[in-house]
This record gives sequence, C-alpha cells and structure tokens, in this order.
Amino acid sequence: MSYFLGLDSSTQSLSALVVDTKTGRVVLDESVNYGKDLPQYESPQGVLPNGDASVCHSDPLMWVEALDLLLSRVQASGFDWSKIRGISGAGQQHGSVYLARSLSDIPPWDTSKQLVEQVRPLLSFPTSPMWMDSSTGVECAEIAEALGSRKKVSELSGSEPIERFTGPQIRRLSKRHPQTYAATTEIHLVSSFIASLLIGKTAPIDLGDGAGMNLLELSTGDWNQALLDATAPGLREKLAPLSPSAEVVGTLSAYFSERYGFAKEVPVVAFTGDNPSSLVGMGAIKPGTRLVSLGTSDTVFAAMDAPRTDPNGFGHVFGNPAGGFMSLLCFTNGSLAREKVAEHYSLDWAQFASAILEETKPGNNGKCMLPYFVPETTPKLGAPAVKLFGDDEFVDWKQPAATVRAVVEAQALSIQRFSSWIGHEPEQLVLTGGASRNPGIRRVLADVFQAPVRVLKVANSSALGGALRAAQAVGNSSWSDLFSTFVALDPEVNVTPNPQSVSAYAQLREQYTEHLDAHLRGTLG
Ligand code: XUL
Repeated sequence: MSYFLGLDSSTQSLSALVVDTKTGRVVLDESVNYGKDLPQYESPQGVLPNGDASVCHSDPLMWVEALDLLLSRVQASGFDWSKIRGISGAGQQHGSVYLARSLSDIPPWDTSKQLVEQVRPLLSFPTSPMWMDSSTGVECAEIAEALGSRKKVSELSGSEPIERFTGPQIRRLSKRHPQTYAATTEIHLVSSFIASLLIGKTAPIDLGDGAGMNLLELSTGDWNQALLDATAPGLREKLAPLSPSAEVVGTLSAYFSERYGFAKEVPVVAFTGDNPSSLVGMGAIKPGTRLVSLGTSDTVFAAMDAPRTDPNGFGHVFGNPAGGFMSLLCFTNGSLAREKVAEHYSLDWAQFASAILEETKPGNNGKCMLPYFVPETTPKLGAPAVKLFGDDEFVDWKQPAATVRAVVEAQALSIQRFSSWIGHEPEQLVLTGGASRNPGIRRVLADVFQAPVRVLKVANSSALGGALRAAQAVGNSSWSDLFSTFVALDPEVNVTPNPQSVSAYAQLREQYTEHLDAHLRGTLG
C-alpha cells in the first residue's frame, strides 16, 4: 500500500505525480502539454482563441484526450500503474463543463474506444468557460443586485461576484443560450469532471473548489438558495452534488485497469481546485506561511482559521481541503505577462534572470510598468493596460533588461499591496510554480517584501497535493508524516533580503502606486 497518484488538470497541461509513502520518494512526475502535445485543439496556451479578449473558453475534450495520452505515455515508458493504491487530484478553478446526460446514467466506459469519443456526445455545450474569462460583468452586477449588494454575496460565499467564478459564468450561458441551458442535465467544475472521468460516473464537487463558484454558503457548506436563484433557473438540480474534500467518491473505472493496467477498483478521493490542492502540496494547511504560486496566473494564499474577507473585494475565501478555510488572491497577469515581455525581446529564462541579477538595479532607476496584458483580477481591470513609465528609450521598449525588471517589480509590489489584508507580515515567502525556479524573480520578491524566499523541493505542488490527499484519505498516512517526508524546503535556495534595497523600493512603491491609482481612477471614469 504505498503508491499514490495525484493528477493536476491545469490551464496549460495535465500532470501526474506519484509518491511512494514507503520509501518517501516521488517516483513519477510527468505531464502532457496541451499546446505541444495536442496541437489539434488549437489552444497553444490551453485557451481557445477569441476575438473578444474578455471571453476565454477551453475545449473540455482536450482535457479528456490529455488523460488518455498521459496514462498511455507513462505506461509505455515502463511505469507500472498496477502499484497505485489511491488517486486524487485537482483542476484549474472556476471552469465549468456542461453535460446533456448525468454521468451516473451512462453505461460503463467502453474499453475499446478512446474516452474522448465517448464524452463528445455527452456535452451539451462544446466549450468550457474558464478562469481567465472576464466577460460576465453584467451578470455579476445582476447577482449583486438580486442579493442586495456585492458585499452580501461576499458575506455568504466568501467572494464578491467575480467574473471568472462559475455562478456568473453559468448565468451568462443560461441567458445567451437558454435552450442549451435547458438541455443541460449536469454541470461540473474541471476538478469534479476529471474525477468523474476516472470513476465513470458523477463525482461530487468538493467544498474547497465549490467555494469558487459564488454559489456555496461558507457557513453551512451547502448551496445557498438565494445565490442559486439569482444565478439561473433550476440550478440546484443541474449541479453535481457537494462533498467534503477527504471523501472517497468512487473507484477507478474498469476502462483504466483494462487499458493501462491499473489494479481493479482503486479508490478515488474527491478532486479539488488547484490552489486548495497546492495548500496541501506545500504543507501549509495551518495558518502561518504566505505561499506564492507563480503560474500562468500568480496566486497568493494562506490557510485561515476563520473566513475573513478582503475589504478591497479582490480576494477570496475557499475551503481548505484539510478542514477550515484558506484565503486566495489571483493575479491574472502572472507568467502570462512575464512571457509576453520575454517573447517581445526573444529572451530565454536564463537571460530573463540575468537581466534582473546583473544588468539592472533594485528600483530600476524609477522605471516602472503597468503589466496588464489581459484584463486583470487584482486589481480589477476590465481591459488590458500595458504602460511603461521612464525615459523615452525605455517607454519605446528599447531597454530589454529594464523592461524585464519592470514587469517583475510591478508584480511583486502588486502582490505586496493587495495581499496585506490576509494579516500577519510574512516571515518568509514560500514559492512554487514554474517561475519559482527563476533566481531573478526570487531576488525581487525577497527584496520587495524584505523577507527570505524559499522554494520547495517538489515544485509541482498541486499534483503533489493530490497524491498526498489520496495517501491521507485512503493510505492512513498522517499529514505530519506526509509533510515531513514530501514537503521539504529546498536547502539550496534561501534568498535573504538585501537591506540596501529598502529605500529604492520605498521610492518605487510610491511611483508604482501613483501610476496604478491614476489608471484605476481613469478607468472608473
Ligand atoms: C484562482 C484562479 C486561478 C486558477 C488557475 O482563483 O482563478 O489560480 O485556479 O488554474
């Protein structure tokens, strides 16, 4: 009883990570990249192109096909899936999948056909609105009005009505496509959809990810009728049911044992959102550490003992899969913005780091940037805003190194400014996600926060969280044993803040705040 699998269906890839609780080793860490491995879905970044920048949908069949591809690829590499004793995982948050038939009413998956062929006829709507979508401003306002105020929605659900959250997305779909909505029998989150594929029937939505819908009442752990009514007619009947995060929601369908050699009836534990899963994968289920995940979007989160809400209205409260609550802020322009700057100058990540570490100085001589290449969640911006401030050459994009520093410094200052409501000044920042490997980015965060920056040995914290949740729920391992074995800080990375950069950042913070506030006032008219 020692191998546990965590899956992470994220924006750009599907990952599988296996821990061996007997030897304390991570024995598999593999992924399929949608853009590279499934180019036929024409979603290089995991999102379907759309003329309207506020509309972001993905093809759910791409996620389905990725599952078969990943499992078969790993099997072909010689890995023995029959050793897996429990499975859990995570999905990008807020995205929704619309099905014409309940997955509990369908026959078992047919082993002779690819899953994608079997799921295609079950979809009632071909695409899935996903977390980068910001097209539901009108619906958010309508939901707030029905409940009395944005604040009331936040008091009930832990977040003000948020464009990317599932409730406003369902409302938009039900208004624009009433027939499709009427023909929809079951609505899933990405997390419950992937878990459903594995068990071959309806898997519930867990409380961790369910809290990202503007539909769940935090104090009762159940759907709130007023929020459901404000969202769309007959919604309760269409939503996959709710379950606590540690619940075994079913066993692995025979499809996977027959095709890939899994043991029969491996227990599957409820899937959750990628951020709640990362909280577990970073060993931070108790309040104290400030976690920064540097992915397509950057997120900042921490466990909370009680649901406290963000006075600015940008932050959220989700369920902590280990019990209680967690805070989260999402900065949409994370790697998205860093990649845009790197691409503009054709820089690789080593050059990106050296632009910060060797070619420029903290504070960037006052050069700074608003780095919002797509509409932003924190602070709320309905339209992209990319502006450079400094000398003419810089403003003309002629200084690559300074622009690299500007994007990273703006992001760090923004994270600092908008996460202060979480409470306690962080004693250290623990980073995860692809960009956490970049020494230039670590240095800026350490200096802006004047706190040491650490990284984890296993960077893929969301998939690791899935594997650990499976081991805890079905393998009888304790959280403390799992964390001491698998969630070690990397001893090689301890970036201590440089006190000499304090005054440079005090100055830049002032400038950045001024430019951002002027822009926010302008967009508010
Ligand atoms: C969180 C959010 C993103 C996605 C990314 O609210 O929208 O972090 O979960 O996968």
